[in-house]
Amino acid sequence: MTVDETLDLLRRHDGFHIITHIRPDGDTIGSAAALCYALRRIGKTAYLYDNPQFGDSYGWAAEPYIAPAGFTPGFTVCVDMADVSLMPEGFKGDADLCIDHHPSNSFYAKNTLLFPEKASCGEIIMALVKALCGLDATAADLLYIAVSTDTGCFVYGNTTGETLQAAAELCFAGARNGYLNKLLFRTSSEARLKLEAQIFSSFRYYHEGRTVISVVTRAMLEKAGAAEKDIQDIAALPGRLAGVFTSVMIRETGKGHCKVSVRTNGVADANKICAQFGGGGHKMAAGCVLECGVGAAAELLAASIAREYQ
Ligand SMILES: [Mn+2]
Repeated sequence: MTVDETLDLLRRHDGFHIITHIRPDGDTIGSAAALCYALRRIGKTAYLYDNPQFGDSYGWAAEPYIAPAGFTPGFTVCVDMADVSLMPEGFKGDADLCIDHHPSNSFYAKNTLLFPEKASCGEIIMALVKALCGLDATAADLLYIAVSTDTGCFVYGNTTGETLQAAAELCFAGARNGYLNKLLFRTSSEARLKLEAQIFSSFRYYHEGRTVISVVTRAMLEKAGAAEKDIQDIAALPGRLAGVFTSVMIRETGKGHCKVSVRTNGVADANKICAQFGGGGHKMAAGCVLECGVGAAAELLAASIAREYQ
């Protein structure tokens, strides 16, 4: 669909139920809340599905828009959701419209507005909001949450001139970028910082320092008092070490059960490394699951990565 066809669809319907994906991030929440706000501003009834995982992060942004019990949806919109398998816990229903930026989108909805070259879904929603009611400070704040979180505060490789232009427009419209940057990117829970301290002291070095392997055990989580919300993006931590080509984060998810995340600078192929263990992903970031303890997992990964350097 085009933006104009999507606008037409939104203007013709009412009773909007907006769905965020499982393990909701800033993009899905900021996008959903901004769309909901804009639809309300043009006189529509619009609510967000009460995703049971809102509490983990950014939930405060969704709060004012959550549907009350007994709300009967007239039109369902999924935002930032590539596939039905990402529907939030407890949601039952079909998607009338999907607004997304994932190249992997499976076209599960009756209508799809897809811009796979966009860094965030927020930038697509921004175009809709501008056409529906114009940007104001409230919408700008919500869209800034979406755009900034999917780009790691404009740090990731997906950040383009267009992304920065969108962010600038949001700032001109009143987005509190300084306040939000501090809140979203420069503030951590005590449990998170205590866990990071343990992670940084758990590094194991291989291949003359080109490989670093880090572990997070259940005992470490307990010691730090860390919950699910405190362990987001931990896979990126070991790769911050200077001189590292390949970094691995091994998380103990149960007894004899590990979740592995591999990041590379492009010299070694993370997808190839993880494929050997039944996983996969991209050349610079991939994952797999191993049925063994963290120590054995580290040795298996180190041996597999060594072959990549040969
Ligand atoms: Mn996204």
